[in-house]
Amino acid sequence: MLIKIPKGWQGKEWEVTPEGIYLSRRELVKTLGLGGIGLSVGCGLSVTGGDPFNGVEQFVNPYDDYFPVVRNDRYEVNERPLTDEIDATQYNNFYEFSVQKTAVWQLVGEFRIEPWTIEVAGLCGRPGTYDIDDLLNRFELEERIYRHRCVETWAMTVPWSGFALRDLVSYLEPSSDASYIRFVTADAPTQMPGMTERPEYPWPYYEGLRMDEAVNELSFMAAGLYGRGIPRQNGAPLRLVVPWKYGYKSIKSIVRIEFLDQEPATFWSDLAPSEYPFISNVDPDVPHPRWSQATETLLTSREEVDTLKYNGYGEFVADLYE
Ligand SMILES: Nc1nc2c(c(=O)[nH]1)N[C@H]1C(S)=C(S)[C@@H](COP(=O)(O)O)O[C@H]1N2
Ligand SMILES: [Mo]
Repeated sequence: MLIKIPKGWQGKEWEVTPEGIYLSRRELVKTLGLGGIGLSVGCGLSVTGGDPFNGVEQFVNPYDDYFPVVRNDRYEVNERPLTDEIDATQYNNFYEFSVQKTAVWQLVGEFRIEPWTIEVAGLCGRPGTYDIDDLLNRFELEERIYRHRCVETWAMTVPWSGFALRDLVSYLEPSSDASYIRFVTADAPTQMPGMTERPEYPWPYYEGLRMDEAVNELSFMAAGLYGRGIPRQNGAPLRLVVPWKYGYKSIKSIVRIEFLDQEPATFWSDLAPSEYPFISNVDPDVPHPRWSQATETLLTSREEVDTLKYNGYGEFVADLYE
């Protein structure tokens, strides 16, 4: 397998903000101690010194057996191609590991995703501790192809597998005064090197939705990607996917869910409230304070295309905001 560092992306907003530092391919190789470029595994190329892939290559996802699942064609994306799997799984935002997108997948080697439980608390009839397998067995699993739009103007189109968030919400029996749902990511600094690198950030990562957004049919809990268990760099074993909102709302590696009667703070709104508000719907007409949101660049093809209001999902969600 080649280590692929996208070339020619320097100078794009997402490489310089908010604090991301773009490392050249040579610097990355040096940083990770790989000692060469174009390393491959299992085809006779010699690699000196230990495990150059930090355990990534040997990793067997314990949740692979749940997938593939049947695709739900209601959520097709026709106007743009599917992103290559290698791009979606090697170009990530997951600050717990690194602020450098092409490094994340190479830093997840210590991250343990089995066993995994999710704590449910707050205003609901079924608080408690849920094993990930309980959830994956309880709800109907399906595949959905969704657009994903990062606030930094890169975008992808990928097949997620999982279950509708509304199924989980209705199972947990929120009380009538539960108007918001809050999610929290794993807090594992010994397994997530980016957390200690950035002690000033308000870890662990936290996000939230209004309850009417959470029970919208689009809100999805993904445990799979491209027909397999979701890779750790993409938020294993369970992440939120809310495709009409900027990517940072789609919180990864969830360990806690709370039902609340007040709007919760979010990681990014606490860091920069004027730049990352709670709602954060994709909107080409509302520029980020530091850059335009009118267009976006597709991973894989590098094509620059017009950004769509609600990321193209207005027919499903526009009435939530009237
Ligand atoms: N816990 C956590 N969740 C997160 C992030 C993060 O840094 N930590 N980054 C967000 C951002 S900014 C984006 S664009 C998406 C990226 O998902 P992907 O790497 O699977 O493409 O994850 C979101 N979820
Ligand atoms: Mo993002």
